[in-house]
Amino acid sequence: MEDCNFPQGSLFLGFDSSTQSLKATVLDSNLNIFATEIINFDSELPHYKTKDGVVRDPSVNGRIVSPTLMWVEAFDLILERLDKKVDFSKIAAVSGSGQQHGSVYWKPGSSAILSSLDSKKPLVGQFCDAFSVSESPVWMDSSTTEQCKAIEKAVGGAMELSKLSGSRAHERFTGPQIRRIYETQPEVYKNTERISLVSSFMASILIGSYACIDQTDGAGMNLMDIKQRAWSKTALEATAPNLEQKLGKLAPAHAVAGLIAPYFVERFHFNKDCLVVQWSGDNPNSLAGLTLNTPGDLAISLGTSDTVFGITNKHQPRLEGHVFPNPVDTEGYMVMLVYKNGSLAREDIRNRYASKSWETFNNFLQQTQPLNGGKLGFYYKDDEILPPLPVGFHRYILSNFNGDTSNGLVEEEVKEFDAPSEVRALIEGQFLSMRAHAERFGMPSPPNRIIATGGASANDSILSSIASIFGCNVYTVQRPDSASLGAALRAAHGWLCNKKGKFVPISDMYKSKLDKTSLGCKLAVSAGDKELITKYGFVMKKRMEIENRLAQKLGRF
Ligand code: ADP
Ligand code: XUL
Repeated sequence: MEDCNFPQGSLFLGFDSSTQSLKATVLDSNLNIFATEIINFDSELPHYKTKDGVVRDPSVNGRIVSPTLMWVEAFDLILERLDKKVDFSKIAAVSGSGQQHGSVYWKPGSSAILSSLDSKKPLVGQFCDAFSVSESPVWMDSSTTEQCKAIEKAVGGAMELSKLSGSRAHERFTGPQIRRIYETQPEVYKNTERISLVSSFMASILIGSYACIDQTDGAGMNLMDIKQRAWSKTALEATAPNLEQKLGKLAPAHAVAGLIAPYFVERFHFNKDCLVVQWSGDNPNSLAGLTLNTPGDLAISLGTSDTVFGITNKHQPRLEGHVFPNPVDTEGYMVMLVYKNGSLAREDIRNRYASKSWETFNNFLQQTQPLNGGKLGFYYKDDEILPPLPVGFHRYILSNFNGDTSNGLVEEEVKEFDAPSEVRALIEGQFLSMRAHAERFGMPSPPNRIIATGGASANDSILSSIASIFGCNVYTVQRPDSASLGAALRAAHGWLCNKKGKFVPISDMYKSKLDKTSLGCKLAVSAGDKELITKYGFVMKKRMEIENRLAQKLGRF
């Protein structure tokens, strides 16, 4: 194992430029949290008139943007605030996280603005004339349905694009956003020298020149060849002309983007040798912040929506979910599944059947048997992403289920179960779906371990069901903000790789440092018994058959 010591007193800074706020986490040389800061866009920068960090265009269906300058001004503000808490001269490296998919359009000549910033003035006023598009399309934008269809058609279909780029075309992805600007404002597209992602945009300001797009966030554009980690000529041509030169080069997420620009040395007294490590997307940074590092590691985030992501050596292209290059290694992949019906669906069933109480909900889970006597439920309180099904509840009982096989099982549709069975059907359904889709994407079964996070990870009964269904240990971590924390950890990792002159496995850094801090994860529940896991496998297979049928009958795509 590599020696992973950092100079005494050194600090590592990570930002997260998210939809609603700009956050920062500072770590000390033992990787303990030293300081945090947050700027909320709506309340602290009200002159941009955003709601939840974005502007919804009433005149164009689905167009959702954020003023690019707002992100610059937030940078001014957060640095001024951090200056009161942190001695910037001690920061050895800085990195960051950006909401995935959002794009920034630079006018010709903006590289000169970046390289000649006046340290006597705030940043914001110096970027007033830097952008050819003043409002950046963000991940919530869904105005690009036509562009998605056209791009998929041009590359030979949705599955071909998924094989090539790791995802089929999605409205929020950057390639379709770029194509829409090219189609609707060709002059603006022509008058764009460079296109950045939110992540590489913020890195560009820090290094005082255009930063590369990192390979992981680059995979959220429908433009990159996922296996080669290089721009795909086919996808570029399907999107817009002369695009490669506007995108610049790709770089690995652990690479150094550059030294911090003189502006920050003069204005905030950063050390001139402070490294800026490539910024990446928020989900890849969360993967780092949750300390996933080995193939087979899986994280389940149980927040408003549920997100599942993991590391795998091989991946199988699918139409649902996403594959990105592994953000903390030079090899392998990060797979990601996003469910809209997470905590809000759990709350809904709790309110309908468990007297609005988590305690009753948990008692119901404890008093019902695993496998629920063959009762299966699909609960979509909102239109679901995975599978793409509309609002609706569907319930079935497997009449001849004895847990020994998935063959020949017959299901009968029913209107409702008894209240305890409703609760178990919801929980088993949510996690069987996650297990099935994660396996379909190439995640090993059982996973190496699961790290659970987000609001519902406080619920031990839910964690026990996860351990029984997936068949592995479940750990929990306490995290104020896993994306900016992940960025600070990646800053430290990038610094280490740079110092050693080679790639150092991030697991070495975690092992030597993190287990001693409060950031290490804690075992919550041990793996369930093997026989039960096999039986869950049979139910899962049957469930997927029913899910596929529902998707064919009612699916939104
Ligand atoms: P987000 O960051 O996505 O806004 P959080 O990760 O804070 O959300 O999770 C909030 C959710 O956590 C709430 O909607 C609530 O349903 C859920 N939650 C909180 N406590 C429990 C509990 N004991 N059992 C199950 N769910 C819980
Ligand atoms: C991921 C996605 C969101 C944004 C949120 O594909 O669109 O999770 O990254 O910032």
